[in-house]
Amino acid sequence: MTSSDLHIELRDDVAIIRLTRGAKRNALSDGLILALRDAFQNLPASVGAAVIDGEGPHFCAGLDLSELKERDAGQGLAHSRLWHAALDCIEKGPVPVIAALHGAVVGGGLELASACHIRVADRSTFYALPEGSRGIFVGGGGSVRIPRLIGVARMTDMMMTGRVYNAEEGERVNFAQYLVDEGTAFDKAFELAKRVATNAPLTNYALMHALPRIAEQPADHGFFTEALMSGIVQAAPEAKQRVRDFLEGRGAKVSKG
Ligand code: 1HE
Repeated sequence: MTSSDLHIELRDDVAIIRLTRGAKRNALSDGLILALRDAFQNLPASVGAAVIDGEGPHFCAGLDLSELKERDAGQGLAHSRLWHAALDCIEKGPVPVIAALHGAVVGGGLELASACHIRVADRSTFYALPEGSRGIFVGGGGSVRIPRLIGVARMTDMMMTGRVYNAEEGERVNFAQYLVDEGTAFDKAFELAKRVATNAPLTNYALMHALPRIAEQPADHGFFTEALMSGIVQAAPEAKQRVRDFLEGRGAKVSKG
């Protein structure tokens, strides 16, 4: 499924995936959700990281409410599962994904941002879950992913009271890992993506696929899964080369930021 509302560009080993439905505040129609799914399922093997951003004054206004027609319970369930499948292609896809946020990051837009691995927000960003006041519930994985970021109590408050977090508050409560000047979120996200793409692929794989699972396991299982993943990652020839580079004075030292 392709969509004129999604633009995909490759810059060296970074894929830039842009929502280009600015006139409708990048509201996520079914077509756009399917296009996102297809984009992440079909990234070329040369891509090492991706950036998602949105055209116009807002990152994303969430579900396209004009498509929220009368669905029966079964159709509603299937629609939610469609979002789950698409956003899973981002969270559990082939490469780390960095969201460049500005303006509204609301409803399904916040669910999309939450499926990414790193979020960079500029100072115009605001976060809300208007589902609460529209008489609906999150359906794009938000009830799983958003509490992982901010906790159940804050999400409950946002949905019950319509509370909106501004960019500074959003960084404080852990929506975004980076807060940058207005208009610079894409540049920062791209810079981070280029850096992330230089990591050993197995390290990125472990961070995307093992770490979130370990975090949800009982400690004893987590320690064991960690040991398995650690053994696999360090056995890769690339890991051995990187360690050798450091020991022989070629690898970068860690320095103060
Ligand atoms: C839309 C949508 C949309 C804008 N679906 N068309 N999401 C919401 O409840 C958020 C609804 N949107 C807003 O609160 C505001 O539009 C914004 C704060 C995001 C932006 O405000 P503003 O003043 O810049 O734009 P606007 O004038 O409100 O909207 C511009 C156009 O985009 C306008 O259409 P036009 O034909 O009159 O120009 C709007 O109707 C349209 N538009 N947002 C459809 N969301 C998997 S479940 C997820 C559940 C949810 O995400 S529920 C939350 C939905």
